[in-house]
Formats: sequence, structure tokens, C-alpha cells
Amino acid sequence: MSGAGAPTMELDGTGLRVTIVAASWHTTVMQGLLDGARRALDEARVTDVQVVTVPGSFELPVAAARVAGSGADAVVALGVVIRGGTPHFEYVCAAATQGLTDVAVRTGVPVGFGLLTCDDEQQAIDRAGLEGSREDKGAEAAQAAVATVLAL
Ligand code: DLZ
Repeated sequence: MSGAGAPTMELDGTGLRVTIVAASWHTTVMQGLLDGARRALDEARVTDVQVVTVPGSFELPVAAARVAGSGADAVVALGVVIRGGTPHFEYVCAAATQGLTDVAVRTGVPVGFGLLTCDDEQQAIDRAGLEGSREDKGAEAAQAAVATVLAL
């Protein structure tokens, strides 16, 4: 985890089943998020990891709902939305964020929130766990999902 007040976490997720649901837009940034999530799950000793790929971030909630209802202990949702010239950005971000929240609360299956909502591509790169990135939000989302499973 990074940022002021962020916790350090030693996680043992041995035996957990975790599914990553990943959007496809902005491939370089998505690859960074995916690599970070996988690395964090590996460090947390989670070996049963599936990846489900959907077209865009708007589709993340339905994928998370299906996965959460199919026996996963936790879901890690990854996506990147970059602001354009229309209000579309706000709608996709709001739908994905509220939808993922609803899935977690309704199913009781923790959903790690690895959705980057950025004004431009540089902001996304800075947070994607790529070489030169300041932050690794894919890893953080994976750690949060596993930590929440272990806490409950
Ligand atoms: C249509 C669209 C646009 C313009 N931008 C993004 C984006 O930056 N990130 C993302 O994950 N998805 C984007 N999409 C696709 C929508 O999420 C969705 O897949 C489509 O509206 C089809 O339902």
C-alpha cells in the first residue's frame, strides 16, 4: 500500500481462490495493473488465481457479480478510465464504482478496487506499477481483497 497512512501488510492467503476481473482498454496501463495484482497475490501465497477479461470498465461489475457467485473467496477488479471530451467518463466511473461496491456488499465477497479514474494517460501510468510509476494500484487492490477475506 502507498500514500500517507497506508498500512503495511504481511498476508498469508494460502488456500484462497481469487479471481481478477480486468477491463481491456489502455493495454499498457492494464498490463501494469495485472502484473502488480499477480505479484501481490503471489507474495501473499495465493496460488489459485483466475483472470476474467471483459471489454471495458463498465462491464466489471457484472463480471465481478458472476465470479463472486461462483465460489471465489475474493475478486480483484482492474480497469483504467481516462477522461475524454464528453460526460461519458463520469458515467462509466460512477457505474463501475457503484456496481463493484454493490457486488461486494450484496454477496459478502470482498472486491479489491483497482479502477484508475484519471484525467490523462500520465496519471494512469504513474499509478500502474510500471517502470517509473510512483504507485502500484493493481498490487494494492489485490492486497486489500486478500486482507479483507482474512479479516472476516
Ligand atoms: C467507451 C469507453 C470509453 C470511451 N473509454 C473507456 C475507458 O477509458 N476505459 C474503459 O475501461 N472503458 C472505456 N469505454 C468502454 C466502456 O467501459 C464499455 O465497455 C462500453 O461502453 C460498452 O459497454
